[in-house]
Amino acid sequence: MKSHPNPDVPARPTITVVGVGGAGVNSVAHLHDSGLPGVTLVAIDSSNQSLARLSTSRHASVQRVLLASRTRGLGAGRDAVMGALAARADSDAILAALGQPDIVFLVAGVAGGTGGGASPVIAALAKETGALVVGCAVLPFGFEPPRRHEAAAVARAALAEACDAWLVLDNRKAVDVAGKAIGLDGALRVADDVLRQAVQGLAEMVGDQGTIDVDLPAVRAVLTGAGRACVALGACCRRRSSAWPARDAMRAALESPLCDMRGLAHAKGVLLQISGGVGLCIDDAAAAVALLETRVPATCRVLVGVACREGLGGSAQVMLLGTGLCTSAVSTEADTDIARGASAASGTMLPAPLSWSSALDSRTRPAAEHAPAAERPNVGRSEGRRDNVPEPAHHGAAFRAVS
Ligand SMILES: Nc1nc2c(ncn2[C@@H]2O[C@H](COP(=O)(O)OP(=O)(O)OP(=O)(O)O)[C@@H](O)[C@H]2O)c(=O)[nH]1
Ligand SMILES: [Mg+2]
Repeated sequence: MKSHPNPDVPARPTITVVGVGGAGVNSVAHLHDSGLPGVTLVAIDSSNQSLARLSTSRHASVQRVLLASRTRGLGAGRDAVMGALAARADSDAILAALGQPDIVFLVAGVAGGTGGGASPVIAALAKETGALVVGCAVLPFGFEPPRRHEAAAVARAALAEACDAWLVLDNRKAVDVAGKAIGLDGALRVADDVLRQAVQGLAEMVGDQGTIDVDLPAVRAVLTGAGRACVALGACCRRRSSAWPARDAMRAALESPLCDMRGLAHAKGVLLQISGGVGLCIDDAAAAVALLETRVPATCRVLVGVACREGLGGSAQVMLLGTGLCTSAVSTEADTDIARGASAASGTMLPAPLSWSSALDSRTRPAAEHAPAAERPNVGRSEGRRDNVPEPAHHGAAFRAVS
C-alpha cells in the first residue's frame, strides 16, 4: 500500500534506478556522478568489492545491497543460478531498499552471474511493490566468449519476462558509437551515458521540471505490459545552430544507424521528451512530433513532454521510448535498443512560442494528418499546419558518435 499523499506537498512520481551486478553498479555510479536530480539510486551486487566503490561519503545517497547470504560477498562467479539464489536469499533487504517507487529502471549486464541471475528476481520483487518496471539488459562485448553471449540470451529472456517493458543495450554497439580507437573504459562510459540520458528524459517527462509534463497514469498506460521497447536519443548541437533544432534532433534519433528502428513501425506507444533552450519554438516541437508520427502506426499513442532549460541555448535533445514493438521487426542478434544521434544543421532560431497548449497533446490521429508539408511529399503547403512559418532548407543530418 502506498502511503497517503500530503496535500500540501506537490506529488511527484518517484523513479528509482536499480543497478544489478558489476555493470549495473557502474551504471548507477555514473548516474550519481552525473548529478541526476530527483532519481533514487540503488546498487545491488553479490560482490563486496564492486559495492565498495560506492562506500565514500560522496556516494552516501546511493543505497547499497550486498547479496551476501549465499555468496559471502565474493560474487556469483558468472553463475546465473547462484545469482538468482543470492537475490532470493536476500529478498527482504532488496524490498527494503526499493521502497515504493512509481517507476523502476533496472540495469544489469545479463552475461554476469549476478546481473543475469539476480535481475529477473529483483524485477519481480519491484513489481510486487506496485512499481512499473523497465528492464535494461546490457549485452556483452564482441570479444567476450560465446558462452557469455549464450548466457546473456537466456538471462535477457528471463528479465524480459519479469518486466513491464524491456530494452537492450549492446556493448558491441557502444564500441561502434565510441569508435574503435577508444579504450574499453571509454566504450563503457558511452553506454552508461546513453542510459543516463534515457533515465533523465523519463525523469523530466514525469517530473515537475518540464514545461509540459506527462501524467504518471498516462505513462503507466503506455509502459504497463509493453514488452519489447527501444530508446532513441537525438541531439542538435548548440554550436551548429538550426532553425529547427527539435526536429533535427528527432531526425538524428530516428535515422541513427546505431539502432534498428524498424520496430517503431509496429509500436503501440511512444514516450517522447523534447528538451530545448528557452527559445524552443512550438512549431519546431510540433514538427519533431510530426516527424515521429511518420514512422509509427496511426494507432500508436504518442505522449509528449517538453522541457525548456536555459543551459541548452539553441540546441535541442529528444528522447523517445517506443514500446510494444513487434520483435520480428527488430533484429534479435547483435541489436541495441538504445541509440543516439547528433544532427548538424545551420540556420537561425525562430521566435519563441506564444503558447504550448494546443500543439503538444497526447495524440492517436493518423500520422499524415500531423506531418508538416516538408515531411509529406504530396501535400501542398497550404494544407500544412505551419503555413505561415518559413520552411528551413533541408540540412542533411550528420551522425556522430558523441555529441
Ligand atoms: N556497459 C557496461 N557493461 C559492463 C560493465 N561491466 C561489465 N559489463 C558487461 O556486463 C557483463 C557482466 O559483467 P558483470 O556485471 O561484471 O557481472 P556480474 O553481474 O557482476 O556477475 P558476477 O561477477 O558473476 O556475479 C560483462 O560480460 C560485460 O559485458 C560496465 O561498466 N558497463
Ligand atoms: Mg561481479
